[in-house]
Amino acid sequence: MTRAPASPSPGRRPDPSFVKAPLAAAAFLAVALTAGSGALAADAVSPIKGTTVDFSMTIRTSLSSQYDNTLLLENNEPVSLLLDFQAPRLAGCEQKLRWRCDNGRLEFADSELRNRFFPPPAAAVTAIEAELGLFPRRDGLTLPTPLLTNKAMLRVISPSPGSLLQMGEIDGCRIGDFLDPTDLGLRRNLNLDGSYAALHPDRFLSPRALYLVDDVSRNLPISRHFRLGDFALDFPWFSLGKRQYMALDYGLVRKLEDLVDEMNRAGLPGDKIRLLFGFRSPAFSAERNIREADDSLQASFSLHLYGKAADFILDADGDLRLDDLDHDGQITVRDTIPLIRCVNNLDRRYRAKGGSLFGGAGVAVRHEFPERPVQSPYIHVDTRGFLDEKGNLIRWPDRWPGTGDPIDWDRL
Ligand SMILES: [Ca+2]
Repeated sequence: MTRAPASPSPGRRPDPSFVKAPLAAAAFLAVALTAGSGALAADAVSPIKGTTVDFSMTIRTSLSSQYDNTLLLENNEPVSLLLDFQAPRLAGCEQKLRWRCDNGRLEFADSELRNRFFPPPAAAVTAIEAELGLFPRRDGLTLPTPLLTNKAMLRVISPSPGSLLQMGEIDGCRIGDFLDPTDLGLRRNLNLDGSYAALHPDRFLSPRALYLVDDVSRNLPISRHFRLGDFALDFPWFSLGKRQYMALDYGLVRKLEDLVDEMNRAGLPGDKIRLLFGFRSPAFSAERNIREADDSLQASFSLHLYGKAADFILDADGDLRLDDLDHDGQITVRDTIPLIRCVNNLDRRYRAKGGSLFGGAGVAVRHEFPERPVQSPYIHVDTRGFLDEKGNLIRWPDRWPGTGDPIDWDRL
């Protein structure tokens, strides 16, 4: 489909290229109609008598989580839709519009450029379609076969409410239990007082939305560089099964896209970002802790549980390892330094603008992810939105692994 202009176009003056000769176009189309070709190929720009017909249509929302023709909803609230189109004005034609959806419901069935979509109560991918037809009129009657038709489609990824997670399971998928950091008994038992979870409990609450990642939704692009499945615990080398549920804060996706831009500006191959870990379920983290005999309880409130953290590498050569970004011939944790600078720049900019996407960052020598064929140093970013007790961005570790030299995070 032709990409529609950035601003809504209904009511604006049509492009002169196709209003020049409406009669010629109508005559041409009438011939096509009698020849039995009811709908011309109007999905793109079609040549008509030496001019062109631009018939582009897009369904738009005001939500920033819309990318191209895919929309990721943060909850199950209704969402307003606007059909943005540029259609030829053909003399003697009537315009008819029909909306459809294969899940949930739409408020207006026909003829309105605006509509409201009510998502289904449980996680789904819904195809919403708006079909516009231009129907010829003759002798005061509208003929049944359109001269031109076109469709716009929006795929909506809507979540299940977090309340459907019961006893650690949702829809037959095991996720485990999210601990409540406001539970005083729990705080006492886990010795959480003074921890970030206790100081900022609003950032560590059970997710309000859980997305289903399956064969339908996995490959849907949700931003320029990421598909929904990139954030799931599901890799070619580590599959938890075809279906799973995950939390995802779209703010994290926006931050990673900002980071790609920042890396590109720094001369790094930002487009080659590869996520090692996005969402990690409480069940997965608990199982890991037991296996690794980690009793730190840190993982009980990792930002990964809430879809607000990502571990990533830059991997331009596709060897599944961080690239040798400092060009010393070795792949070490210090190859994360150019990435840390980008994260620092970005977090400082968010803070300067009063944004909420700033967060923690850390580096590690190995991802300890045995199912992955090779180990790699990596970098963690998140969108926690709070600072440490001294008012600094939270960064770790304090010293470089191996040499033990202190890391001056502000001056890297
Ligand atoms: Ca290196």
